[in-house]
Amino acid sequence: MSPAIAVLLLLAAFVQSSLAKTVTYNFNLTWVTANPDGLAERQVIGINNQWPLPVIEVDKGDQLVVNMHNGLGDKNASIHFHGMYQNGTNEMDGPSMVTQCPVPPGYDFTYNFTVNQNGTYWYHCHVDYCYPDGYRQALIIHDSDAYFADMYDEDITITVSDWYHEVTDEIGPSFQSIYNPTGAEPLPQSFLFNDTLNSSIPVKPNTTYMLRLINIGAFVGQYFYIDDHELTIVEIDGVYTEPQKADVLYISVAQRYTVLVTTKNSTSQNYCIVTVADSVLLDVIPSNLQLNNTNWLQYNATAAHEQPVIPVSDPTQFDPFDDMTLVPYDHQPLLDTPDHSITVNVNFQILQNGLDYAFLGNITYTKPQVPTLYTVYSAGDLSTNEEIYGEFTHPVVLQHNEVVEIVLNNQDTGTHPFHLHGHNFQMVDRFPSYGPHFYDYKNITPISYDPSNHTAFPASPPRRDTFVVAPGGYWVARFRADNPGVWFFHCHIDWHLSQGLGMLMIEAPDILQTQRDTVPQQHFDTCKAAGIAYEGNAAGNTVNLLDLKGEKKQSTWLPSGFTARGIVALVFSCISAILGMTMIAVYGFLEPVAKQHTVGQVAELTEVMADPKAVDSLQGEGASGAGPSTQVVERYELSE
Ligand SMILES: *[C@@H]1O[C@H](CO)[C@@H](O)[C@H](O)[C@H]1NC(C)=O
Ligand SMILES: *[C@@H]1O[C@H](CO)[C@@H](O)[C@H](O)[C@H]1NC(C)=O
Ligand SMILES: *[C@@H]1O[C@H](CO)[C@@H](O)[C@H](O)[C@H]1NC(C)=O
Ligand SMILES: *[C@@H]1O[C@H](CO)[C@@H](O)[C@H](O)[C@H]1NC(C)=O
Ligand SMILES: *[C@@H]1O[C@H](CO)[C@@H](O)[C@H](O)[C@H]1NC(C)=O
Ligand SMILES: *[C@@H]1O[C@H](CO)[C@@H](O)[C@H](O)[C@H]1NC(C)=O
Ligand SMILES: *[C@@H]1O[C@H](CO)[C@@H](O)[C@H](O)[C@H]1NC(C)=O
Ligand SMILES: *[C@@H]1O[C@H](CO)[C@@H](O)[C@H](O)[C@H]1NC(C)=O
Ligand SMILES: *[C@@H]1O[C@H](CO)[C@@H](O)[C@H](O)[C@H]1NC(C)=O
Ligand SMILES: *[C@@H]1O[C@H](CO)[C@@H](O)[C@H](O)[C@H]1NC(C)=O
Ligand SMILES: *[C@@H]1O[C@H](CO)[C@@H](O)[C@H](O)[C@H]1NC(C)=O
Ligand SMILES: *[C@@H]1O[C@H](CO)[C@@H](O)[C@H](O)[C@H]1NC(C)=O
Ligand SMILES: [Cu+2]
Repeated sequence: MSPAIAVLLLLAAFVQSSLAKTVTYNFNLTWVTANPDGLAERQVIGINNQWPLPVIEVDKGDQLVVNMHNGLGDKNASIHFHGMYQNGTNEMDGPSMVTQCPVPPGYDFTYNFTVNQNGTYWYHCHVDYCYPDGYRQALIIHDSDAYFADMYDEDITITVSDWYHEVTDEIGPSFQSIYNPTGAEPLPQSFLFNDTLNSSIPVKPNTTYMLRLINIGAFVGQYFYIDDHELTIVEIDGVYTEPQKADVLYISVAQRYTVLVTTKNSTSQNYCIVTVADSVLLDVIPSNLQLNNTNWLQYNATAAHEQPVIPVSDPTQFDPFDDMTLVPYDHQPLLDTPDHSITVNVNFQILQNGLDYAFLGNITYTKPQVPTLYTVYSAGDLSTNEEIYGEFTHPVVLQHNEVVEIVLNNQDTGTHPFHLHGHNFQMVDRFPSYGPHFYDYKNITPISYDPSNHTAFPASPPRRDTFVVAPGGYWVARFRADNPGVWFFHCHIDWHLSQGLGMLMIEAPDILQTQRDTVPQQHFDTCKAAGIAYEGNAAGNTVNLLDLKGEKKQSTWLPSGFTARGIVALVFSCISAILGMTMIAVYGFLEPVAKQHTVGQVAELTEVMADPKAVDSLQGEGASGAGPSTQVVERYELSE
């Protein structure tokens, strides 16, 4: 062989290896049984009759094709690839009624997009009440160019999650029910570590591991640390960061942290990997719910696997690493002077139908009759007119490439991990910052962001796709609208999303329309199969897009004059007098612990109870007028 040919062959081999490839997964969804916590066997959504689900692994630049067959028989499905920008392929994003129709039982749907990102992601079902049934798993993008590629020896993926023993089709209806007026979230029965418990991860001494940590839960954030081992953060939510040392992480649902951990030289001992569930999110803590769990970095299989001494008894006293202090490795500068600022307040309210809803401003996200992306396609010149998307999808139309600022003021006492599809955002401000006082909501009235009084923004703000807002606090995030699409902005607590805690960013819809031709016919056929219109405005009107007659609306507001909280207490006490305390026991309502949904919303319960008009007006709601029970009064502890 001549040297020239050898060089050519070598060159060809090189080109071959650096060429993007297509990675194809065939997912046949079927119900299987699993018992990951050893406490109860239950039905879970399996893929190809297996659960835990397969981890999707690709290299940066690959084309990812997932052929999904919904073999569930009794449940709609879809897949959202969390954190994927879907740049140019908005139709592959997955949320039902936003960018596609739900895929009915017996039908196929192919997701097909180019992966031009790095890092740690996950995938999950994005129809109502679906992913807590086990339909969620890691999605890993390998990047041999990562700046830390030479700094570790082995790559380990670990998920954490909350776990329920009932299927969501059982849990959902009792959660959103007049018997649960405070919207108390369903309590998980356990917390899983990589879809199991009490596991040992075998490690070699004197070796650096890259741990990809992902919270694939539906509700509860978790603290994470490894006894006597330092964590070095190198990536959050797909964004490489300057290396930062940390002891304890707080990982909300949907967040990811990639950390490097160097093992010890000695193999005499094993070390606890400790996860502690954020109990602040739970309305009540059943005595049999194990909040903290131990798994082991196992240096030596025959040595003891000890239980940890958790340094604090109250998990809210942990001082986790503050993600606001991270610096992206690419040092992308602060997006200065937003062109478009959106301010929304998070709160929860009971509407006239007696159900508890979540609001951004005064709107609870209510699905349209037509997936919003398809409204964009059918809107012609009206695509930039917010009206056609319906008031109750809470649409905001963004101009191509403008700098957008979202100010999120949390008037609720819970934390909310907000996620934006199609982007990550620069986290420019948060109050209060992480630390034990993050939860000091009992002592404060909600504080709204004041643009003329805030801490200095970082020169190069950390970026991530899921950002937690403190109880009663706020955060400010910015992004550039450089990705035409209909992008869901929502709380990633699945229960809150089902209560309507979301809104739509409709980015450059005029440009988005030009992508209509590349949408596979199968997407529209899915709508036909599901019996959903795929043309027209939010109300399905194809003739006059400004006519929203038939639009799905949120239930009407409760009459003014007395507070929702007082009414709830009263309605609830009346109902409970009739029905007995069955449902109460289910949700732990007998506990004298108030879920003060809205900070500072003073519930003048005694006044309401003393007000005969209030009782009268409730009788129209189907209440019996029976007097409130003492347990209920106890529960609705007054704010002031
Ligand atoms: C999916 O799996 C089920 C159960 O194993 C099987 O009956 C069905 O034929 C499979 N469907 C496809 C399309 O692979
Ligand atoms: C699937 O979604 C369609 C449209 O919303 C609905 O009519 C149908 O009942 C759903 N199917 C199942 C099995 O939930
Ligand atoms: C995926 O998309 C690419 C680019 O549009 C196309 O060439 C390819 O045929 C598609 N593959 C499948 C399986 O749909
Ligand atoms: C993705 O990886 C490339 C090469 O490793 C790097 O230059 C880029 O900054 C990374 N992107 C992010 C958002 O970290
Ligand atoms: C976690 O589970 C995934 C999927 O089953 C598996 O690929 C991975 O190796 C597991 N991680 C550890 C540390 O065992
Ligand atoms: C640890 O590894 C480094 C290089 O990987 C080596 O130089 C050193 O001798 C090792 N130390 C022990 C105690 O094994
Ligand atoms: C392991 O030994 C090497 C030297 O061989 C030393 O540099 C390193 O700090 C030791 N690691 C630990 C965790 O003690
Ligand atoms: C860890 O959890 C167990 C079970 O929930 C509990 O008994 C124990 O007190 C917890 N330990 C700490 C330090 O919180
Ligand atoms: C593993 O642990 C056992 C029990 O403590 C001990 O006897 C043994 O020496 C250890 N092995 C190594 C390789 O450290
Ligand atoms: C929300 O508030 C706006 C502005 O005050 C008002 O125009 C709109 O009707 C309200 N929407 C609902 C559903 O109350
Ligand atoms: C500025 O904000 C801080 C923190 O919320 C607050 O303590 C302070 O009173 C504010 N100052 C003014 C002038 O509003
Ligand atoms: C999408 O692609 C365009 C053009 O290639 C690029 O300018 C933009 O930054 C990308 N947006 C995202 C969010 O990746
Ligand atoms: Cu939430």
